[in-house]
Amino acid sequence: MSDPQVLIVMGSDSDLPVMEEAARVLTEFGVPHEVRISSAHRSPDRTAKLAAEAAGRGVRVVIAGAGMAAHLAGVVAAETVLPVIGVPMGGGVLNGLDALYSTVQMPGGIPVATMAIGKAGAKNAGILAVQILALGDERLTTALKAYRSKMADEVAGKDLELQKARS
Ligand code: RP5
Repeated sequence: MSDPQVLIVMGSDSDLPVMEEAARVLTEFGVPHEVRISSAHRSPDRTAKLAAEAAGRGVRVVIAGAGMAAHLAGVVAAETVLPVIGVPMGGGVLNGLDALYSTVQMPGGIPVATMAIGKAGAKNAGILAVQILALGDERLTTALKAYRSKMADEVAGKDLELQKARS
């Protein structure tokens, strides 16, 4: 694949099954991306460098997923002016509420666009990254419209099946 336009970073390999959802969307839309593991807490210097160097490598959007005291997205956002999308991991004793609060409650000045907890959030992070890139890419705008249209068709198809089953 060519140079990554989106950097997906997660705090641990245990986040990978969730963050794969974001990568899957980017692959579907043909957006070159890179998937990395780097922790805000366990490898802070490495994380800061990864974020600080991203724009210079051609990255346009960063997706950061982490669980528990999930500072990753905020730390990444502090090191770059690229848009950062945060994905809080579910699970754990607090069922992801800890990660949600840690990711969404950024102090004024350093925004993180925070998604829903878990796989739905990771999927939406991928779609939102595509939407941001689509601002300067007509091919992606067309693909996003087709994606929405397919979803609507699927809902209509499911409703038709339901009506048939109940008649
Ligand atoms: C966070 O701590 C990671 O993002 C992960 O969600 C959580 C637990 O990490 P592991 O103990 O599974 O490596 O930094």
